[in-house]
Amino acid sequence: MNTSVVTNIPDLANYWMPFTANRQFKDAPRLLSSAEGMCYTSIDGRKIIDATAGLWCVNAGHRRERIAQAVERQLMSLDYAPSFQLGHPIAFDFAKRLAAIAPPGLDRVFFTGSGSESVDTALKIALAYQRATGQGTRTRLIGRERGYHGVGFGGISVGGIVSNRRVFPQLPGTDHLRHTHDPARNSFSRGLPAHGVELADDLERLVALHGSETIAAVIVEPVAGSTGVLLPPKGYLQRLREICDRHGILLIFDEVITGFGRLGEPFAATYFGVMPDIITTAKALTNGVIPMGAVLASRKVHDALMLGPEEQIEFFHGYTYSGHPVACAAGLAALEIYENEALLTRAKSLTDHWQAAVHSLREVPNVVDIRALGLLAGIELSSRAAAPGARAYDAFVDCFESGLLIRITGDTIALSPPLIASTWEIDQIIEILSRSLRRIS
Ligand code: PXG
Ligand code: PLP
Repeated sequence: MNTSVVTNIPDLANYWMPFTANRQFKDAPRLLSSAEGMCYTSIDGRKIIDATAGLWCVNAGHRRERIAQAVERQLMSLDYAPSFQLGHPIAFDFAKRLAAIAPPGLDRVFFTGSGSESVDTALKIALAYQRATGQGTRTRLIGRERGYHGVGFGGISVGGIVSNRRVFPQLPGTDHLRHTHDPARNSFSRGLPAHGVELADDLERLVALHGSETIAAVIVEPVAGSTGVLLPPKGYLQRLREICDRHGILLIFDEVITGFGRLGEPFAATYFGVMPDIITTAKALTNGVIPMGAVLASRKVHDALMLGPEEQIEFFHGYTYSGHPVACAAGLAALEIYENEALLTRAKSLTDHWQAAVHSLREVPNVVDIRALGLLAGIELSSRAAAPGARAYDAFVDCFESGLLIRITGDTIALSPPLIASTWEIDQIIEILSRSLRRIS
């Protein structure tokens, strides 16, 4: 490190960092100072290829001028306005534009401030829907093992990650489907795994156990992101939809990661051809640059809540920042970029190259599984004896020092580059990662 690096490091004491080993980090911080397109620049002036689109969110790449200008214009005209019993045109415009790319019928949009808020909102909408349609006994919420649905109390209750749950009390009356990760049968699958459609029948088991009349909704990520890019077995989501229909259970797709082009369609629902009743989004909704989330509800769900006296608030829920005008401006500009550059379907044309590049890592030592879809991949490493996560953490640090940002979860490396990536940049990502994995061994 040279002296300019040292003088650039701020006092790290006060900022309690999220989802970070704070003391370890502050002993050897990794600090970013700027970004452009596919790359970050670190505080010591190194270029770092962003193979994670920030945190699965910067789908159009970094520092897009169109978004910056839209945000500036909005800040200089209407910086903030409440959304309770009051409105501003841009929120309605943005909802309309979102509806235009949403799966057919899922065109009623509730704005939130994040993915976690979107999840809690969607769960509440599901409960309110059941009650409004005379099915108030349906209060149970079903998630799935290894699911990540943010960090609100609702989200952790339906989520299936033990570290997010063990310290905190859960919502009563939740249960979980089994996860779909089955390396014994499906490792190194190209595209969707062939085995495991029957895991959807786990919902029948929960119906038999609890009674369908107690179950309001099932929430799943179409592709589980945070716990290592777990792909749904062929036919699994279709079967889940059928079972939900059979038992009057709402189906919620948590598309906080899969939304906005990650799989080569605007939403995973479109990609898989399976229509949920509610979709949660966030992250790439604004290209990650202003915090915002949105819940897309079907007409059926929305309209069921619009039946009481007209002067009555139909849904007692909302956030100070719901429909924030500056976030809406960022979101509208992001959508314009996605459309102008056809980014919401671009992953489709890259996927063959992506699959070949990612699957070339099969030859690298310690790689035990590779899962890739759209412009998304999980590369699973074998764990070192008595040190789960250590090998992937070493890879993360080594890659960072070699000019590549990857995401790790347990011993799985997750890649989700911005959707503007060129084939050359994809090759660079795989090249640096491959060298790094051989180095750390
Ligand atoms: N649902 C899903 C499917 C997510 O991936 C959330 C909800 C929560 O969104 P917010 O905006 O409240 O964070 C997410 C977020 C990781 C990682 O390391 C993933 C997320 C967030 C932070 C880290 O994979 N996903
Ligand atoms: N706590 C207090 C004391 C508040 O007044 C509010 C909002 O008015 C909140 C929490 C919720 O904040 P938000 O609407 O940003 O989620």
